[in-house]
Amino acid sequence: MPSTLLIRGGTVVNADRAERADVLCREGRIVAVGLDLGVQAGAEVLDAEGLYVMPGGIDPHTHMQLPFMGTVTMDDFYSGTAAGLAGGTTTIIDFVIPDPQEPLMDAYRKWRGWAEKSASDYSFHVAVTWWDDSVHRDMATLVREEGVNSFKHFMAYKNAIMCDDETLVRSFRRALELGAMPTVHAENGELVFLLQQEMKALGVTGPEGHPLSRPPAVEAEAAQRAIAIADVLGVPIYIVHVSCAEAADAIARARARGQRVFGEVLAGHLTVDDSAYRNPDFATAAGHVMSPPFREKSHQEALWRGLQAGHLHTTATDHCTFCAAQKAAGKDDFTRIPNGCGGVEERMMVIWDAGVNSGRLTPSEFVAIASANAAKLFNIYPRKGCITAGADADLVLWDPTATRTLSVKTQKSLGDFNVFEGRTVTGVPTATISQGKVVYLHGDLRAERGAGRYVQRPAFSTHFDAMARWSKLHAPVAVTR
Ligand code: URQ
Ligand code: ZN
Ligand code: ZN
Repeated sequence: MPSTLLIRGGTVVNADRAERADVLCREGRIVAVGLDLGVQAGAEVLDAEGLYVMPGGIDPHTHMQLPFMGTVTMDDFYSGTAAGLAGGTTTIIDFVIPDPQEPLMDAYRKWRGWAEKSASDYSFHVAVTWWDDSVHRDMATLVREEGVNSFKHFMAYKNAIMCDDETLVRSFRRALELGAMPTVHAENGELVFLLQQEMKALGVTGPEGHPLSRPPAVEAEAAQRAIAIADVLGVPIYIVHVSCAEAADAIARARARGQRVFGEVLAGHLTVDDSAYRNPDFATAAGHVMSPPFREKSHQEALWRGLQAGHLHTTATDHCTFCAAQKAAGKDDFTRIPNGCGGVEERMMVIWDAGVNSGRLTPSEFVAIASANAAKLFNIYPRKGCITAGADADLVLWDPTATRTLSVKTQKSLGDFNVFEGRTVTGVPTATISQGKVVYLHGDLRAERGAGRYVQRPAFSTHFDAMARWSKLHAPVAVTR
């Protein structure tokens, strides 16, 4: 396989600009970007005439091979990353989710073993699902020795992996000390639990009970609580899968006050609404059960405007695939339907089609939300998320005129459901390059098991130290009557 690749004649699109340029890659890195770079002997040449050449997509929220709700997702780290490559995504940030009382380092090592089979580069957020001195200690080890710079907190999933406020406060403060970003799944798990019991007491056992037990207010409360805790502690906060206008507004208000709050939006929440939950076909309704749930359509406008306004920063999928047989565990009790949907392959196409073709986003703004912003927020920019000399040769060639109809029949994911079923998009990847190798070309997927590398993400320590000093200087002044 030649280690030199020339991508010729395309329009290179980065988050800050677009320009006609060739891209020369050697030994897995980009070595030059410019006009008429010339073909070197033995180089592989990709013709990008009429195509956009963009940084490979970064999906900052996936769950490959996740043990959850009594089962394990259909996609493992190979099939899931291979599906991502077929859709132009070249890096995923997945999650290590320790069981309560499970040492963080044990869980981390377990997930690192599972991820060895990945076909693309990958990294991990580590979830803090419980607290004692060992968690305090392991967080430091993960930051200082393993290149973890983000810690996840589930405010939902009571009696499982939910964090109480004490854990949130202790862990957020520890993240600040270490220069790491706390992130949250923002739903009030106590309210969800109560509403679930009330639904079942009313005899609502089908999938329609899922969104009824997780209304937007339940997400907004948790988002506001996480934002307030972060504000008092002076630590940045990243809110995953923001799904509703109320949570997006909470982020916008905090940012308007100068607080460092960042938001993530899923391709699904931007384009799929809650009507599926009322479908009499159980498999269809249950296939859409994820948390937060798909919302009433009007919320999508608020999410798109959040991306356009810069209050929301990244797009992801929360790829967490369960098949119909697994979802059937909740046939008679919706609270037992494994939560999760797919999307890692479709994300960039769905967002390009609904975002760029509609005029909401420019191609550069698309690159920002599909790749560059995630790289910046998790401190791997410009190694990832940018086409520039020295960066990893992770790229996608994008044909803005080609169309594709998304379907479970053609998806690479091992799931048996597709929330984007039947959607015809305009704007699709024609080639994906990972570490300088062409791994996807015109429908031919050449994902290599185990080719992916674990990506270390350095702490933000210098940056956060300054911020910690700032927050002490500007601590709320005690009001003396
Ligand atoms: O909550 C998450 O992010 C994981 C457990 C995936 N499932 C989901 O419904 N979002
Ligand atoms: Zn979540
Ligand atoms: Zn998730």
